[in-house]
Amino acid sequence: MWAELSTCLDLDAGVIVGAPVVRRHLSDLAGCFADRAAYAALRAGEDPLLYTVSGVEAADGAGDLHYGLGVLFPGRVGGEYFMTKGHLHARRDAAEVYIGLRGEGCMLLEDEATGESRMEPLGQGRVVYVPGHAAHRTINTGRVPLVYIGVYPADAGHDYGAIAAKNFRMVVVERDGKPAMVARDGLNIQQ
Ligand code: S6P
Ligand code: ZN
Repeated sequence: MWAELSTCLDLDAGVIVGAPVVRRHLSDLAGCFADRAAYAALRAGEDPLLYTVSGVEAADGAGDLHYGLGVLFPGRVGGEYFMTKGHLHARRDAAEVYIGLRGEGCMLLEDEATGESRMEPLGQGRVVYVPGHAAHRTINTGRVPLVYIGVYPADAGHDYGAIAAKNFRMVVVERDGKPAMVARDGLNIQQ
């Protein structure tokens, strides 16, 4: 007997109707942003909500899929745009597809073995394929909430620790009014 097979997106509310919602605030992203002073200054305020994820994890068999609706709010910490924590999948070879529904943004991808990094556009009408073994982080480079869906194998799992320990090698910052991917090491700030 199949479980419920369809759901309804409420894009204005930013949820999948009836699905549980995870909320991530600035305090949940300690150590993620390069500019520590800018992070501390913003943390001294009200601990803003950075993003929410509404997830459907109904089927858990081999070959099943999970999916989630993400809403990432606009803003910056120093020059760096608001972003998700970022993770590798616990099952490293599990890939994922991201589908942009609203707003403007990108995904930062980093191959775990080689460090190869890519900034791929993710906004309304864009789709990003996240290969296995790639750490991935979503970034809002616009002025309105970035709304997207991620679809991934049910057994992918999330490994936040591996990427948190060394962080992504690249950061996405605003340069001349546009998003640019630059090396974290090359930033001229106290990290
Ligand atoms: C899950 C998928 C997304 C993220 C979401 C939040 O594999 O990649 O649903 O969970 O974008 O990001 P994070 O890094 O906090 O899980
Ligand atoms: Zn993922």
